[in-house]
Amino acid sequence: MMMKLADLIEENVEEIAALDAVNGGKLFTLCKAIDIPGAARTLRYYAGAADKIHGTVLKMSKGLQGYTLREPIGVVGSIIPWNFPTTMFFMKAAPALAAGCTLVVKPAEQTPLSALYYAHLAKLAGIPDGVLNVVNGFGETAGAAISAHMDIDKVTFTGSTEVGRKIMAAAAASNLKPVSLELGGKSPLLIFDDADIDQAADIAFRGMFYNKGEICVASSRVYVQEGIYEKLVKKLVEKAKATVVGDPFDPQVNQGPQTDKKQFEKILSYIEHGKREGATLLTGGKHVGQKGYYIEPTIFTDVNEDMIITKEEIFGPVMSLMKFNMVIEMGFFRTMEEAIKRANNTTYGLASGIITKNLNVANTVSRSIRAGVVWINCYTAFDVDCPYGGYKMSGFGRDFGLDALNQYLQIKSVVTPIHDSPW
Ligand code: TXE
Repeated sequence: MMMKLADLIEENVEEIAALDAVNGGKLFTLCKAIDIPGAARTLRYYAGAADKIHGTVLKMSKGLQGYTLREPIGVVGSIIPWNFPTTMFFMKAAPALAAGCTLVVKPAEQTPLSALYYAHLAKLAGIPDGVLNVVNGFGETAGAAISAHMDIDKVTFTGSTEVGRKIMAAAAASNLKPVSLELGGKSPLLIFDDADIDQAADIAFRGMFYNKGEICVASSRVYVQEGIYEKLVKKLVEKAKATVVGDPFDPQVNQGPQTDKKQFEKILSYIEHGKREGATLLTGGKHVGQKGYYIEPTIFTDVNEDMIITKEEIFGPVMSLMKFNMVIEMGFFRTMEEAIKRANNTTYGLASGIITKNLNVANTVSRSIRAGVVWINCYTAFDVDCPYGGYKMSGFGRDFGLDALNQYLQIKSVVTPIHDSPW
């Protein structure tokens, strides 16, 4: 049935991509090329895992033998955000279904449409009634009802830190259901002197401005080693200026509108804050046009880790660029301490990136950064078999990969004596 649902999604790709573009201001062509086919791929990946979930045989002492069963956790509540309505839906639903769970999915109020379409396709795929349920509604009503419900056995959530705390508190106050939380980030990208400047500029720009900056792994803090700093800044500004902002259905457009008025106003107020804090606005910073929630790709320099714009998640097209130096000790031994320390100077820990040709630098930095993923010479390189989730206040639990299945499974131990025993 999951395979069949994947086929149906592919057959209806145009229509679903249009729903996400209309609801979220996402680029239609990218939804069609990436988000929707990605959902089909995610379903197939976990469908392939569904009959390979097994426990282990226990080598017990004291005349006992045993084995473990991995059983579905039960009814899963999935509360998801609006920035990737399709990806988020299946990132949670596919492993939960493969694990044998039933689900109640609450999409974000800004993007309810594709989720309803998926419920319709699930029915056509033969998924029995009651297995994959979609309940649209607002967070403080529908979302809160899920997290406090006594008959929901697990909540998986992606969204803001503030709501993550509420969900955890509601779970604790009700039936102590386990929760997994993905709560955004303020991710560092470190670019070292030996990087190819064009490639580095491409990676940094895409890492930040993809999906109009409404992406939890956005490379919103870019640290550039001083030797290439000036050249890289120039390239990034050129790219920002060349970005076409406008109608998400127009194939010439690179950046659509922010998802809603609340996000639009939040982003503009962070930009004003950055200016007041003394950061230099290198490019962008303004509303585009008279109508709609369009914002220019914005780059700040002369920023430091104490400023609000480098501490808090803006969730819009705003990059902070910083310079770092490599300390050279004894003429040849280089430490990366400054860069690592500054990269880790955040309450978040979702993603990070390094651009360098030096394997020693890449190895050292990747082991020192406290984040759920480190992309080396790439960024936002997601794949369904790569576990994804946060350190620190970016949350806990992993989506994607076979590790995600564990979130929806219980371990039961079954024990029996080998011979007659005193047990
Ligand atoms: O998120 P909310 P919002 C961050 C980003 C953004 C900020 C606010 O910085 O600017 O959060 O966005 C449901 N009980 N991220 O206000 O409110 C809500 O209905 C249960 C990062 O849209 O967290 C929606 O389905 N559920 C992020 C979901 O929570 C509740 C993606 C997310 O909405 C609830 C989105 C409640 N009391 C925002 N209140 C990421 N990690 O990628 C709301 N919800």
